[in-house]
Amino acid sequence: MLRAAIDGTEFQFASEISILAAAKQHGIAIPALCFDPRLDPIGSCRICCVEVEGEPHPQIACRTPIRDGMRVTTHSPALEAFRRELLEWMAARVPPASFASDPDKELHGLMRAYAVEPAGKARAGIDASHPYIRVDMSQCIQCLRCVRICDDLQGEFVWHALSRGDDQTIVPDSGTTLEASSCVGCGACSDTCPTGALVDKQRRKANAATSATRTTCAYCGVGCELEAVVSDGRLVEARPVLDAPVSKGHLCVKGRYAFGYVHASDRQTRPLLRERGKWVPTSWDGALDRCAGALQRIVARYGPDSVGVLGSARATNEENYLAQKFARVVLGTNNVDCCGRVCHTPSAAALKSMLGAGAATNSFDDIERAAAIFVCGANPLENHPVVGARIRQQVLRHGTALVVADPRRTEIARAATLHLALRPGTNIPLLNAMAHVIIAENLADGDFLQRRVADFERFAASVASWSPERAAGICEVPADDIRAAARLYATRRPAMTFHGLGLTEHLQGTEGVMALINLALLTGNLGKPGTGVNPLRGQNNVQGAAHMGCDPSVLTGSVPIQENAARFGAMWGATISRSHGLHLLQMMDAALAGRLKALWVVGYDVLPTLANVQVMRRALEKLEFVIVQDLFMTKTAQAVGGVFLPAASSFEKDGTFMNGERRIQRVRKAIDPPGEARSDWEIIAALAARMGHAEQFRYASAQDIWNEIRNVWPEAAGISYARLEHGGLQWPCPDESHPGTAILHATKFGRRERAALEPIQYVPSPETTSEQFPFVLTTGRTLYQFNVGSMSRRTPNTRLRPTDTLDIAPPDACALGLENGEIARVTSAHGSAQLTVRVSAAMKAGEVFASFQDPRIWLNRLTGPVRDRVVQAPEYKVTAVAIEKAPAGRRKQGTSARPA
Ligand SMILES: Nc1nc2c(c(=O)[nH]1)N[C@H]1C(S)=C(S)[C@@H](COP(=O)(O)OP(=O)(O)OC[C@H]3O[C@@H](n4cnc5c(=O)[nH]c(N)nc54)[C@H](O)[C@@H]3O)O[C@H]1N2
Ligand SMILES: Nc1nc2c(c(=O)[nH]1)N[C@H]1C(S)=C(S)[C@@H](COP(=O)(O)OP(=O)(O)OC[C@H]3O[C@@H](n4cnc5c(=O)[nH]c(N)nc54)[C@H](O)[C@@H]3O)O[C@H]1N2
Ligand SMILES: [Mo]
Repeated sequence: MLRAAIDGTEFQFASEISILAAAKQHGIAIPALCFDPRLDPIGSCRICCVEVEGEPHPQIACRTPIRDGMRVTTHSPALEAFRRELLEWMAARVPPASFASDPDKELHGLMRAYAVEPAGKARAGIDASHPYIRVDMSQCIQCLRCVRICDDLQGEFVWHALSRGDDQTIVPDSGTTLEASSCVGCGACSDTCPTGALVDKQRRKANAATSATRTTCAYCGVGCELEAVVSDGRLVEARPVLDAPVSKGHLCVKGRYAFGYVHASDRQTRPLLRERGKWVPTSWDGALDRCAGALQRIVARYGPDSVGVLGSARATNEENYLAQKFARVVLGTNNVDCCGRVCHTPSAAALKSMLGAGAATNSFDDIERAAAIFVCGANPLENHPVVGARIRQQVLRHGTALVVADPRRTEIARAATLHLALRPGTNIPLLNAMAHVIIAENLADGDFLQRRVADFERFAASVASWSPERAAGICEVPADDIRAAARLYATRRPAMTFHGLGLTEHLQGTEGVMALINLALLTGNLGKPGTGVNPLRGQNNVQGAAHMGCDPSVLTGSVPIQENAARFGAMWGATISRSHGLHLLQMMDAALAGRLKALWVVGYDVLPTLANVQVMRRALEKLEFVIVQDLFMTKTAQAVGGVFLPAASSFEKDGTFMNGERRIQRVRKAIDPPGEARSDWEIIAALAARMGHAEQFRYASAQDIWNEIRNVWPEAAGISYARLEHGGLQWPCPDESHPGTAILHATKFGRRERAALEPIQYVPSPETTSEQFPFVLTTGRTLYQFNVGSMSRRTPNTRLRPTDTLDIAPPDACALGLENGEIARVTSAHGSAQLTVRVSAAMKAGEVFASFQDPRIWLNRLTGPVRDRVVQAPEYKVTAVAIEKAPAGRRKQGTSARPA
């Protein structure tokens, strides 16, 4: 404990923090311009100088530690005069127009506080090329915050400080415009910039802010926290939250900038009914009556199992809880699922069966504790950018070993110690061969095997024949690279894995995850900091949607139906069906066979996103009645919707999301829903009431529903809304004094002492290349668009990524006579699509990649009927295709692509 006086008052400090931080702790604000708590202090702006008794010159507060007995003066007349002088010098660079239009900038705020007038001239040379960030370096004060934050937080190294004589200028790595640079639009630079040099264009256009509400991002499963800034009832800015446990003051281009969909002109704001093929607006009473009548008629005629409900990975836990409760209590069926089926149900199934819990074993904070990281089939710098940046920073700055298994040379693969560019669909041989090496070279953790693992002998026998040479012949990865990868993962401890859809969306998706878990078990990389098996979950709340029970085989908390039906029945005041429910793909099969008659789709555009579209469309068309509940008129609604229910977005309601590391975080209402749109929970409760279940669905608020969830799900009993005010909590969290669980399986695997290693036999995909279809197409996503773009395509992100591309290796493009920007026709055994060619060095010959994010292209016309052998997720990642130049005259216009 040290004691020091600031401005005459004595305070105590636990550690040697800076004078600036010490003063801040006690509410004393010292002006600072080059300082950002996310960055190491450089002390170049001098404006934070303070007087320290006994020191002949002022001391730089952001860099000088507070010491025992120190006496600090923060605002003497001399200091204030010095600060005014500095500000006057800076004000010569501030044009009055910028001073007026960007009042939130720190320099402008200080100028107002010190009554310093802007004296700059507006200059030419403003770079407005980027859709979100306006660059005017004539206003720069050389604090280097932009350069440092791009390097330190994002690891993109876009901004460079060039010295020309006395003058320093900051330029993007393109040497020209920001748009042409390697900028990924994370916005950290404009967020940190204290001047008008870098400004957020969307914020600039708005009036003064009227409120800022802390909430959780609505895009991916990372769970970044942001402040939704509102002006005149509209969202105008998303600011990163500095003390957010996951994002730590960072955001990506979607979280930070792509919120404009909320105010899109085609947001649906009224309930609609389909009348003789046409959508007509109706009242909520009219819409709910139509839904209740149709569902009651269908249940009466064909039985409860003729109806299915799909929850939404975009909606809150509370809403998904109600969706499955509706299916089970009101309809009487277990036919309830969500889009988790098509991405990480394989992960959940593998983790649950082998380790006892169907979720990430560790936390994102383990990234900084791991000595090695193995990223298998995931592209985190584009799809989970804040986590991707954290991984890359550890590799670049702290020497963490990184192995990436991905057919493409993605951004993260470029940062890797070792990139295994395997052939799509060959994860099992690769992972089995890594296990083979670990055993053959005695790299396993003997102690862990002895205490916590079962079936070693059987497993060792199963991988004995998987020499790296044998796998190399299938994966097309050099045997020595497989050895090196196994050694890195096994010997650099602790080691953690992250995986994505490149592992799960296959014929052997679940088994692929099991093969990865085998590696963690062999090396003892479970139950400890810096270890574990961690699926990078898709949407904001896909982990939560399934965990709430939007999964036919489990009830809330992911517990099996047979054993728990009685308990839930008693709590819900209903009899819970014990018959097997249908999952999403089975629902489609049942619809095609005429057994499923009605479907309620909440926040999920199934038609363009399911594989094997031709067949799926026929299935959907056979349904008698479809309810779509969404923000927008989705393709599913357009094709087969009978009633459209307009939903509130996450900015317009309260609730919670569960991120990919099991963390429950609050979602808070920042604005009102547009028109008559309502939150999903209100809609579901209203329909339940209309169908005679008012008592079981009587809730006053989202919190009310959450408290019921805590009651039925013991592992969340300790997570109250009141506690969530102080940050998220990770389940299990059984009581209100429990801190939550960052790392699973520390001592046991569920109720089991040991986890068994699982031998996995390799089964090649039936989608094989042939003379007719010589290329392997793998599909996935890109940074700027999110899934089929329902949200991101309604924002300026579409300028950054206008349409899907067909990424192809230079020699293949050359052989086919295809050039960058040309249109190619891609044909599979299942259909064809036209795509803009992007010649890319990230691709290997014989393999092509396309995103599925432009609904006009509808890429899933190409993907086929193969499904995961265990949970039936579609095999989106392997399709044999033929490629040719699109016939002249039939080429699609209006699409363009940035070169790779
Ligand atoms: N920007 C952005 N972010 C997103 C989304 C988005 O659409 N856009 N969507 C969200 C959703 S719903 C999800 S589920 C996640 C998905 O996030 P990811 O799991 O990262 O998704 P993908 O891009 O589909 O696939 C990941 C990688 O798998 C590789 N791959 C293909 N085949 C194989 C293979 O056989 N083996 C291996 N090892 N790798 C292979 C691909 O080249 C690709 O780079 O992202 C979420 N985040
Ligand atoms: N070829 C190919 N196809 C794929 C994949 C692939 O890798 N390759 N990946 C698959 C995967 S992993 C996924 S997750 C799917 C994605 O499938 P999509 O349906 O594209 O998923 P989302 O982007 O989550 O969009 C769901 C819908 O939720 C709506 N929404 C947003 N917030 C709310 C809300 O609060 N309430 C309600 N009611 N609605 C809301 C949005 O408007 C949107 O229409 O695509 C799958 N399809
Ligand atoms: Mo997903």
